[in-house]
Amino acid sequence: MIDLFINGKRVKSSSLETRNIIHPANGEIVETTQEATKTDVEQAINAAKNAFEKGPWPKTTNIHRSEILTKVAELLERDKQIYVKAESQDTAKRFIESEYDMDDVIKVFKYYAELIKTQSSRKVEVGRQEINSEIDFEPVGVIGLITPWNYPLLQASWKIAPALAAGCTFVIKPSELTPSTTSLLMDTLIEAGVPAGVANMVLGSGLVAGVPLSNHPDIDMVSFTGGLNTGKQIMVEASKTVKKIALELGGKNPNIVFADANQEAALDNALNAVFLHSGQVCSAGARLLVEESIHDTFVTELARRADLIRLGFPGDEATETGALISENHLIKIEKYVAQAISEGAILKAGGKRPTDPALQKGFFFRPTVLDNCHAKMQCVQDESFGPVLTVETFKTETQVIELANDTIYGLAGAVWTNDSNKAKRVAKSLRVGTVWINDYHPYVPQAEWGGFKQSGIGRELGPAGLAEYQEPKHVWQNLKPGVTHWFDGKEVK
Ligand code: TXE
Repeated sequence: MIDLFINGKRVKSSSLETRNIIHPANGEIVETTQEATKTDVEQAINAAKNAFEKGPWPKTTNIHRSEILTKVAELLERDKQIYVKAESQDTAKRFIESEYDMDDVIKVFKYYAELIKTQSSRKVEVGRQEINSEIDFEPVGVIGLITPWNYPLLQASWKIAPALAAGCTFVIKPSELTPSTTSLLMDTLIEAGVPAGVANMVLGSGLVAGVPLSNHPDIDMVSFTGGLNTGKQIMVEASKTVKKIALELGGKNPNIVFADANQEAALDNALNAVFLHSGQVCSAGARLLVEESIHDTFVTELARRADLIRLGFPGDEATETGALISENHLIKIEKYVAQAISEGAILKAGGKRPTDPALQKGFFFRPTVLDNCHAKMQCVQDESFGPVLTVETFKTETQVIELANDTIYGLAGAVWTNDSNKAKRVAKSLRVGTVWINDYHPYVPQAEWGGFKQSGIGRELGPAGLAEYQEPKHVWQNLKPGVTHWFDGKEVK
């Protein structure tokens, strides 16, 4: 049973309601969690507020917080396999993928430990000797963190590490489908020396446990990763008390392949771009834009290889990718594919659940390639968040830039070509937060991550990812105070 975590203690829900966590690969119950009520969430917010206003954390030195974050990274390293098992159990992700995720989580804590260690206030040169003018970087306050189910701990770490580095306190609500590793992290934070009340966790649905984190007056900022529609609702709620917001809302990311690209690399990466973690990746290369002259050979081979992708269980060595997160999500993907075909897309691979008897209890869907798509089709515009690739063709550089940008999203994209100048021109023209040239998916904690347009607001990772959780404060000190003579204090007769 996973309990809530409030003020450094495990607590039950005030309603004693619980929720079952389902293993997506076999449909079995793997865990049960307490389901927070609004009152529980308010208690958690209150604990975070007290810890911020009366506790030591926001006033500790950068060096101290850096040491604690380093300790968190060390403990995560020590307990890595416990986390890996829990993450794979909740998400159906292969163990090896959960291990990569854990390595990245550890890097994120180390990165912010280093960044905060060296951060100091900024001297402002005002051209007057008697003035000391400085910008201090203070914590924003009490943060509400709402995270999704596809990379549960990774997405939590992108928020928690910089929030703690900045001196903030927080309440996190992980996805109700995948709470296990976020819960484990609460114990790790306490063991590392984070004071009680700084880190709090509530569990449950978005509507009951999530909404208070976006509209409670004592929350100073809400940071959310999830779906576009939820993000819009959170903005509305947060606007009532003018909270800071940080939103990462997914994408419909173009993967552009020119005829002069290294075909083998482009092909291999096109598969990885879209089918990694069964497409449940915000930066998935779900839109393939391929130059017309190579379309037939490229797509035929892509579809052949997609048909060979081995679905399976997290611990099975042969598995190449796993199940979708839930039955609801599986049904959504089925409808998405049916709709695409009704719009004129041609099914080249997949398009159905697997027939393997061993997989029937899980939420599996075959990697799917839909050819003959064009930018106005719903399947090209909507994020499926599943193992579905739409293929469009183009003839010119100008045309492909227009097509690639013809979406409400702007998270990521890639361009494949051996012409470096062309690659840079296209990269510059794409209205997205990350562009890969002759590569797909790599990211590092040092580089900002986030979206243009409706993919979100703000950035995670990098120095900007820390800045989200800091308020710059200008302190102006006059060493030789004098009178201004602005108002002369004389009576006019
Ligand atoms: O996400 P939700 P869902 C996209 C993807 C997917 C779609 C829906 O396209 O198909 O979103 O997925 C909490 N107030 N992404 O429904 O609902 C919820 O409990 C406050 C992209 O699973 O956005 C969970 O903790 N919180 C994405 C979190 O929001 C609310 C990753 C995300 O759930 C809430 C996941 C509310 N009103 C899905 N409603 C990415 N950007 O990587 C829900 N929540």
